[in-house]
Amino acid sequence: MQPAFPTISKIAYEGKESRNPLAFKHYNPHEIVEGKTMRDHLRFAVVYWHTFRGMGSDPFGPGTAVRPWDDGSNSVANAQKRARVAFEFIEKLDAPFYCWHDRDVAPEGKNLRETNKNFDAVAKVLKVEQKRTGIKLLWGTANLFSNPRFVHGAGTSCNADVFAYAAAQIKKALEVTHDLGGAGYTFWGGREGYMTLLNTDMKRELDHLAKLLHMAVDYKKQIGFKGQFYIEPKPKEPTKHQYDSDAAACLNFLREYDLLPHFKLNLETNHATLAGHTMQHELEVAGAAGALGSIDANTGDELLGWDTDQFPTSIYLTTHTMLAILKYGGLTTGGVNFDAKVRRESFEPVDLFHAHIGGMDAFARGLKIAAAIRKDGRLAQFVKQRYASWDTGMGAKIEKGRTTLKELETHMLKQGEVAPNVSGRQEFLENLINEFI
Ligand code: XUL
Ligand code: CO
Repeated sequence: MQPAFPTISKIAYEGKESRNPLAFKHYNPHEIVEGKTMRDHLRFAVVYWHTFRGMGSDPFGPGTAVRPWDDGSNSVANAQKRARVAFEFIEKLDAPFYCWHDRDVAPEGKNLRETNKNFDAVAKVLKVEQKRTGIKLLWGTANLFSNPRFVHGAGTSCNADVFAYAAAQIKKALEVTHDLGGAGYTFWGGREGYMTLLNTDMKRELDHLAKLLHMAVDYKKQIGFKGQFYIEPKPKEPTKHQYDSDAAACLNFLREYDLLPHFKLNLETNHATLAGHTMQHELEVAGAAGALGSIDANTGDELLGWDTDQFPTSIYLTTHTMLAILKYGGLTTGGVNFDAKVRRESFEPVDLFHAHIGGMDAFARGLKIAAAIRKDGRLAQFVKQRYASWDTGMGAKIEKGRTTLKELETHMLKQGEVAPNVSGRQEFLENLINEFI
C-alpha cells in the first residue's frame, strides 16, 4: 500500500529550541521523570473515531476533511485500508496506544451476524498491524448510541430488545478487545439518560443498566479478559441528563449496585467542564475513591457550552492534571487518550499531526512541571501544614473516632475559643505554580 502520509517521517524529539512543527519540543519518550520514562507515564493513545472517522461535519454543513485514502464507502475493504492508514499515522506519531468503538473500525451489515463478520474482518487487520508496529489497544468500547435503534438509550432503553442488542454488541466488543490484547474496556453511556422525566421510569432504567454491567463483569471473567473496566462520566449531550453525570454520580451508582470493585473511571476534561467542575476536581474525586483509571484528554472552549473536543494546549490544565495523576500513583492500566478532534477548518491530513504533537507536548510539559513542583515540596508541605491540628491532640482523637460530642463540648468549654485560623494563601500558591510554569 502507498503511504498515506508520504512526506511525513517519524516524529522525533528535537528539544525546545527546535522550530520544526513536525517534531516534539518537550515529549521525549525516553526521558526519565520520577523514575519512569515519559512514555510510561503518559501512555498516549490516539482515538479511532475522531482521527480516522471524523470528517468535520457540524449541524450546519457536511464534513470538510481531506482524507485521500478513504473512498467514502461503507465497504469492509475501505475499512481495512483505513486501519492500515491509522497504524501508519500512530506509528509515525510514536504513540504507544489507540482506542476504538466497534462501529468506528468496521461498518454495520444488514443484521447483527453480518455486522459481527465485518468487525472480525477488520479486527484481523488491526491484529496484524498491532503485531507489526507494537502499538497496543488501550481500550475498546461499543458504540451504543449512533444507530437509530438506540433512540431511547441502550442499557436504559424502554425496549427490552434494544437492551438485548446492546448486550450482544458488548459481548462481541469484549471478545475483540480481548483478542487484541486490550488493556481495558470503556463504558460511556451514550444515550443512557433522559430528555424528559414525564416518560421515564428512572429507577427501572438504572436497575437495568446495572444488570447490563454485571453481565459484562461475568462475561469478562468467563472469557478470561483481564483488562480494566472503566465508566466515563458525562453530564449532558446527547441527552439533557446523562445518568453517569460526573465522577461522584458514577461512584455512587457503582457502589449502590455492588459494581465498584470491577470499575475505575475514565475522566474526560471537557465532560468535567460540562458538569460544572474542573478536571482537577474530577481527578480528586476519583483518586480519593481509588478509582482513577484513565483520562480522555481534550478541552472545551471558554465561550461554547458543548463538547467541542479540542486538543489540549493549556499548560495550566496539563500541570493540574498531572499533579493529580502523580499524587494518586500515576496511570497503570489507563493512559492519556486524545478524545479530541481537529477543527472543521483544519481539514488537511497534516493537521492531525499538528494536533497530536501539540497535545503530547502540552502533557509532557505538564508532567515535567508537576514533577518539579512535587520535588520542590512547598505545595505539599503547605497542605500538610494546613491540617496540622489533626495530627496531634484532639484532632488526632477525632480522626481515630475516639471522642464524642460531649467530650468536644468539654474541650471547648475549657478552651473558650478556637486557636486562631491561618490564611489559606491562595494567591501565594497560585504564584508558586507560576514559578514552575
Ligand atoms: C463522547 C465520548 C466518547 C467516549 C467513548 O463524548 O467521550 O467518545 O469516550 O464512547
Ligand atoms: Co471520551
